[in-house]
Amino acid sequence: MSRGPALAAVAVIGALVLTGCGGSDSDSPASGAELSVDAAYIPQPVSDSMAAGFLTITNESDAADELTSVTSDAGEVTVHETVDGTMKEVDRLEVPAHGQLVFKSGGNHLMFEKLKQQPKQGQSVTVELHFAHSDPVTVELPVKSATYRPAAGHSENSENSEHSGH
Ligand SMILES: [Cu+2]
Repeated sequence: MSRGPALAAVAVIGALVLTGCGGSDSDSPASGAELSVDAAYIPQPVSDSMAAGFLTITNESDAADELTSVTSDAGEVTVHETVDGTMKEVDRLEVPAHGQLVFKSGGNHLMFEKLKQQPKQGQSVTVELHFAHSDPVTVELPVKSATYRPAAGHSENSENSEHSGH
């Protein structure tokens, strides 16, 4: 006879707990930027000690962040940008709020040096990305063929138009 009311009470308690969690999540600005990484890869390098790595960092939060350094057990990693066809090392790169920091062939790239061994297709290299505000992010970059290019993504058109000035 009392079955119905008891179940209803359980359902109400459950709903209260869920509401409580959701509220505290969205109210806490200390949870930091929401960064995700995709399209990560390393084209198999010719050199046995140097390689370039590419990836895309997406920032879904309201706050900009900065990539401040990259580390790896595989060797030394620096961050390079390409200006007028010449690459140069940079201290940090901005990850804009609601935007992306894109590393791609001919542009920003991770520069691997003093690699302990040559990355071979089918292997992967793990790096840790360090940010000014967010917690470090560990990324595995699969080693692809030397001529690999990522499939055209949703942002391909805008990237092409940016480069039409060349
Ligand atoms: Cu470089």
